[in-house]
Parts: sequence; C-alpha cells; structure tokens
Amino acid sequence: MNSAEVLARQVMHRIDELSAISETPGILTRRYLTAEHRRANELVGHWMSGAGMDTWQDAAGNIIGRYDSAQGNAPALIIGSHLDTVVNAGKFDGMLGVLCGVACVQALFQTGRRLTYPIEVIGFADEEGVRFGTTYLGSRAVTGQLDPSLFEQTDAAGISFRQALIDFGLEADQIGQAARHADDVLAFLELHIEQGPVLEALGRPAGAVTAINGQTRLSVTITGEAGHAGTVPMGLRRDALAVAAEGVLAVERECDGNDDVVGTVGILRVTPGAINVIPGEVTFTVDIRGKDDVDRRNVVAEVSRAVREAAEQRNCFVQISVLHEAVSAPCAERMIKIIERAIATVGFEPCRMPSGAGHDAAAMAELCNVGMIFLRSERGISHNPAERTSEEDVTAGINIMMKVLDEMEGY
Ligand code: HGY
Ligand code: MN
Ligand code: MN
Repeated sequence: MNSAEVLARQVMHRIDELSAISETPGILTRRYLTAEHRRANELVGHWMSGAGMDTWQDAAGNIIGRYDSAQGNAPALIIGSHLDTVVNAGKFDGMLGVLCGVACVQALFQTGRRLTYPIEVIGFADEEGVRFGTTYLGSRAVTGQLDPSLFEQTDAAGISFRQALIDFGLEADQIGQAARHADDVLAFLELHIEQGPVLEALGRPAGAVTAINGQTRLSVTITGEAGHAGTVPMGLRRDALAVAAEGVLAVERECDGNDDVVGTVGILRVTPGAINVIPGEVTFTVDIRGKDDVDRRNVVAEVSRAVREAAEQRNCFVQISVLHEAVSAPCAERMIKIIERAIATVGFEPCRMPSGAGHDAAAMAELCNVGMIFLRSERGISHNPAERTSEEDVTAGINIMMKVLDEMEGY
C-alpha cells in the first residue's frame, strides 16, 4: 500500500471510531454544544496532535490544529469541514473532510516536510444547524459574521444558544475571539462528499465545486382552533393542519416549476396531536435552495403567499419566521482550476459541478477564496445511515488534496 492508501485506511477506521460518538445509541446524531460534541473534539484534537499540529478549541467550540510553515507566519491555508451531524446521519458528511485534512498534514509531518504556508485544519462545530435551526454557527464565528441576536435562539428543549455555550464552558460575549482576519488566511479548502448522484453517474471519483447554492430556512406556525373531531361541522372548523397541508404542497408546486430551485418540508409538528381532535396549531419548517438568489427568493415569496391565502380561507393565523438565509457562494476560479489540475494529475477526468448542499465553504467565502473537492457518494445517498464513500475514492481524495497543497505554494 502506498502512503495515500495507508492514510485512507486510517481515515476509514477513524470515521468508524468518530461516528460511534452519538447522542443516540445505534444511530448517529451529534449536535452542537453537546457532551458528544466535546468528545468528538477531544478525539479529533488527539489525532491532530498526532499529525504534528498544535491544537486548541476556539471560542465557538471549533476544534483547530495548526501545522506551521517553514518560514515566519505567512497567511494560513485553512482546511475544514464540520463534525456535527443531522439526526440519524451518515458517517461521512463533514467528518471525511476534517479527517482527510488531518491525513494530509500527517503525510507532511511524517516526511518532515514544511510548506511555504501554515496549514490549519478546522473541525467546525455546527454546520448542519440541527440544534438551533440556523446553520454555519462554527464557520460564521470564524468569519466574524455571527449575528448576536442568534444567541437567544432556542433548541427543541427551550435551551438558548447563549445558555448552551455556558453549559459547554464558553461565553457568548467572547465568541468574537474566534474571528479571523482576512490577512491571516491564504484560502479555504473543503473536501466533502457530493451527497448526490452526479459523480457516480459520470463514473468519476471526484469533482471541483463551482458554487454552493443559496438557501432559505423558514419556520411556519399556523394557529387555528382545536375542536371535537365528531361535532364541529366542516364549514366551521379552523383546521391548522389543512392550512399546513396546502403549504407543503405549495413548496412542492413552486419548486417543481423551477429547475434550479428545490424545496423541502423536513419537520411538521401537530398540536394537540390526537386522533379525535381538530389540529389547533401546526409548526413546520421549509428549506428552499437555489443557485440563483433571485429565483430562490421568488419561490419563498410565492410559498409564503400561498400559505397566507390558505390560512385566510380557514380563518387561521400564520406566523412565518426566517431561521436562516445564505446567499449562493461562488468558489474562486483559481481554486477551481487548481483542483481540476490536481484531479487530472492524479489520473482522473476532472469535472465541475455546483453544490446543492450547503457547506462551511459558503460561510468562509465571506472571508477568503474558497475551493471544494467533491468525492463520489455511493448511490448518491446522504443524510442517511447508508451514506458511503469507498476507501478507494478516499485514497483518490487524499492524493488530490496533496496535489492541491503543492500548488498552493504558489498561490
Ligand atoms: O443542509 C445542508 O445542505 C448541509 O448538509 N448542511
Ligand atoms: Mn449535511
Ligand atoms: Mn456536510
């Protein structure tokens, strides 16, 4: 086995070890600022130290390893991805990018090689936004873009982001210490699984990402009136779930009508939730993505209008709040070209593709040039325990990333 193959084998074993750290035994769920987040940081920090890096946890709960350069303190290349997961997640989403970054630094360390620039590997603390609904909290702390109003956002148990930081041993008022200055950053590089079927359909292990689609996340609350399922005539009902149903179909209808926009209702909660009670209140989430921000915002406006119209027809109230909005983020042409050349040098046909999924690179694009390497997802499956990338493709990813590091010396 050559060194990349040895490192890939180690990455696969580490993926298994890291994915065993979960809030729920038997499935993988690891949310921001939980005890499992802390354990994951400790384990990844240990691996970073073993790769010759100085390590620390920043004021937002990101775990960071730094491998210094041969000379002075030149701007650092940041390699990163996230360590938090969705509910019942796959084990490659986010973690693979962090562990491949550690593997590449380990390859340099084991051969005593120092580059002309320092490398920092960051395990971002919260990309998925599962706990507080808004994403990129870790990477936005690094770019200095965190809106202080987010600290009052609460999780499903009613714990605020502010309190969760305190419980984790951090302070909301000090999160600004995690922010980096653009002058200290050469660029940001993220390796991530594609989470879709395109590379597999092309028969390629890797691709260069051109842009990360913009996204809007909404929380919609419909308030009607709970009532007896047997006695209230249909015309006198204020059925909140009937309104929500119209909303779910509006998301599907408005996105169906636009090739570049996708929409999902991932969570829907009915109160009081009894078989013989007319639903009095329903809360559901909407996730709308698109590469064109104007298209995406038009779809959001159309969905909002349809929900309000359905509510009016049923004498219900609607509250629509924007949990999160991220504009579409382009990858830097120079980084795309370097990644394409690296893919070709390693022996594969390069290709370019947009990312329908959000990534920390979208947040980091506010601070510096970003580039993303996509690796093939088997059957295009992700956000699902069946999510998988082969060891062979991980070997290709490590070889590609090493070639990118070589080229970044001239960036
Ligand atoms: O939701 C996403 O696009 C990403 O997995 N956070
Ligand atoms: Mn994800
Ligand atoms: Mn991800």
